[in-house]
Amino acid sequence: MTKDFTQLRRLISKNKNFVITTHLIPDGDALGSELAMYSYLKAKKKNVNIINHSVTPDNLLFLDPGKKINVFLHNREKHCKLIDNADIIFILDTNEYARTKTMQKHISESKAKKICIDHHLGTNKKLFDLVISDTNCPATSQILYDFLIKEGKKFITPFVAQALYAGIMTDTGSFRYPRTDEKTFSICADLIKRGADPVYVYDKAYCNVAPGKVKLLSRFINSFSFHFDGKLVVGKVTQKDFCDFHSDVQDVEGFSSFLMNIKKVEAGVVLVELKDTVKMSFRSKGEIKINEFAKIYGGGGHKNAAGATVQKIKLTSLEENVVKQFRKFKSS
Ligand SMILES: [Mn+2]
Repeated sequence: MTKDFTQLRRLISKNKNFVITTHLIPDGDALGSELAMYSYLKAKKKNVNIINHSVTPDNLLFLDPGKKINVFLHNREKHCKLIDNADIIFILDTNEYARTKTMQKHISESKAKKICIDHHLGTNKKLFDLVISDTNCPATSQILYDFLIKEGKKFITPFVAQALYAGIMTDTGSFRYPRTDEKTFSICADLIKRGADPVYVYDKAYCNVAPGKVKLLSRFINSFSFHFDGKLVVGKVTQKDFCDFHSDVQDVEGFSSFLMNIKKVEAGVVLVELKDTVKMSFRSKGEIKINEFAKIYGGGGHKNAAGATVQKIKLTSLEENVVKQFRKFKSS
C-alpha cells in the first residue's frame, strides 16, 4: 500500500498542464475518479483535460453533463498535442498503460510525469513517477475522497460528491463486494451530506438497461454450462449474439457478476468473442483466488474478480480448456 499524498500535493502545485485518463470501457469508478480529479485541478486553476480511449457508456453519461470527457480518436491530433505538452498525466483506476489502448504509445512517449492512482493488484512502481495505490480499497474513488477531504472540504462540491459516490457504489456492486467496510459507508454518508443523490445515481446507472442488452443477457443465460457439481459456471457471448441484438462488448458489463448470484456457484468465467480476440472475465467467491486462475491466460486482477484477453479461438475449445485448467487449479 502506497498512499503518501505529500508528493502528490507537491507535484500538483508545481505543475500547470494536466491530462487525466483511465482504462478502456470506463466504469463508474474510472469516470468518477477522473471527474473528481478534474474538478479539483480546475479549482486549483490548472489546465486539465480528460482523454479516454473509449466513449463513455450510455448509462454513465449523466456523470458528465458538461461533456468534459474527450475520446482520444475523436480528435487525435489535438489530443496527441495535449499529451505531449502535459506536465503530468494521471492514470486512474488502472496500473497498466496497455489498458489505455490507442493512447498507450503516446502516453508512454510523453515526457510528462506519470501518476498512477489505483486499487488493483500488481502495480509495477517502476513504470510510474508516482504511485498512490491501496489494494484494500474497494474503489479508486474512495482513495480520491481520502485525498480531497485532506485538501479541504471545499473541493468536495456536490458535483464531486456525486462522481465519487457513483464510483464507490458501482465498484462495490452497490455495497456488497468484499472490501466494502464501515469506512466505505461513512465516506458515502459524507458524500450524500455533500450533495450526492443515491437514488438518482442508482437509477441512472442501473435502471436504464436497453432492450438489446436484456435480450443479449437472455442469450447469455442460455449459454451457461455448469461443472464440478455446479461450483463452476461458464457463460458465453458470441459475435453472432452481438450481431443479432445490435449490441456490443459494452453491453456485457455486469454479466460476470451475475454468475455469482447462482446458488452453489463458487467461480464463474465469461467468454466474450470479439473480432480478433476473446475477452475472459473471471469471478469467484470467498477464498478462491481467481486472479491466480486468470494468470493461466495471461491475465490478472483482484482476488474475486479478474480478466484476460486471449487470441481468437473457438469458444467451445476455450471452454473445454477452462474446465480442464480449473480441475488442476482446484486441486492445487
Ligand atoms: Mn475501480
